[in-house]
Amino acid sequence: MQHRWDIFCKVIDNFGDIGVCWRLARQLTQEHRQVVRLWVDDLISFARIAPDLDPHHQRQVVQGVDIYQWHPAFAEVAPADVVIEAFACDLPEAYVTAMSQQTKPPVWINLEYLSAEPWVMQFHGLPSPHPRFSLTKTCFFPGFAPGTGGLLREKGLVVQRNAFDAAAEQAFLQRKKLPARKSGEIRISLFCYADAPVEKLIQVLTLSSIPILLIVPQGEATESIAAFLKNEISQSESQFSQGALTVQIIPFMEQTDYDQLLWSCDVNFVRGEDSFVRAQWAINPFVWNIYPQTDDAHWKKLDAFLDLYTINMPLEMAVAVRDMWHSWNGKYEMNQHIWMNFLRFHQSMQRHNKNWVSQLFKQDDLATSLVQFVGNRL
Ligand code: TRH
Repeated sequence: MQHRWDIFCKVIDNFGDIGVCWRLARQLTQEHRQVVRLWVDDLISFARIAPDLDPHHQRQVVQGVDIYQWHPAFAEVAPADVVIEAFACDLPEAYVTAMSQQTKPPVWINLEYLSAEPWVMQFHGLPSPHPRFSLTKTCFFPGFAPGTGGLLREKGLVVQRNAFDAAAEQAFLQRKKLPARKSGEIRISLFCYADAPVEKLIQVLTLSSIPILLIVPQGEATESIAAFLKNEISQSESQFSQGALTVQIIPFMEQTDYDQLLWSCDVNFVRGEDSFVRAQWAINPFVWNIYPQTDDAHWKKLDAFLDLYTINMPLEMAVAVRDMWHSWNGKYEMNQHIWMNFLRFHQSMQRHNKNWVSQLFKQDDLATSLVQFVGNRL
């Protein structure tokens, strides 16, 4: 059944919040034929991952999604049938009041951050009554295990991923002005936070006995690389080499192109939430830079995922993954041994990742879970 949805998104500091909301909005519109309004407070950040969007327009339709600039002075609007408050972003007071005045109150969902921690299963779907109005908000947790809301995954993803053969890869590389593959070369994509040990990684990669191409979309990592190599990277595209390593700085890509970059690289360094999930769909070995939290809560989150992800791995491989991820997140210093030991398992890790992904596919995707949840309530 078709319903009207309002998704509210505040861009906190990065691209993850809008990355998730944008994917969800498109999926609800295109796959589930829902009518979606997406309210976003920062259209400039949004336009970096969706270049079709004009950040100067207060309202526009992109890929079937009705996008609105969300201003602090929120104009009166009639609430939709379903209201998604992404990552506890706090709905405008006037909007909540209007929700409470509907004859049939909207289904109100707080879409939470992704975590593999076991408590998520207990909290997923819990109602939270509003203190003043007769409205109930439900906490909806994405997750990796049955009993959670699942992960964002488009219907056509497998078909698209499988169709990405050598010719499609070549076409992608040409379109993005990336060098063609050299035989025996390892390709790595790098997306991480400012405090990831990028200099250490570069030192280690330059010592490789096989050529390495490190592809870095512009951002925090490019600044660290420039600082480390004392090389001014002022233009949007740049390439430089040291030892076996060639670093290619590329412009930040459109979200769907970034997916293809992940498919085309042998190893992907990803971060946060959305790129971390996309790296899993890409099958290739990946290293996660988790979003750092002040109280160190991210370590529990990182280890909870590692526990799940490595459960069926041979012990040696699981240790190699854990060492690489822990050192990349600063638990101890990364060195060549850790990197080489991780790389040693490349092929078997790809096989493992295929199984991991098949297991995740047994669960409904997040958009489908939301549509089902809503369908039972409206
Ligand atoms: O940008 P992030 O660090 O976002 C984070 C996390 O979501 C974190 O949980 C949250 O608390 C914090 O923001 C506020 O990393 P993430 O989640 O991977 O989001 C990046 C998005 O940017 C993702 O949708 C992929 C997209 N992207 C592109 O579209 N083009 C690119 O070139 C790159 C590198 C990424």
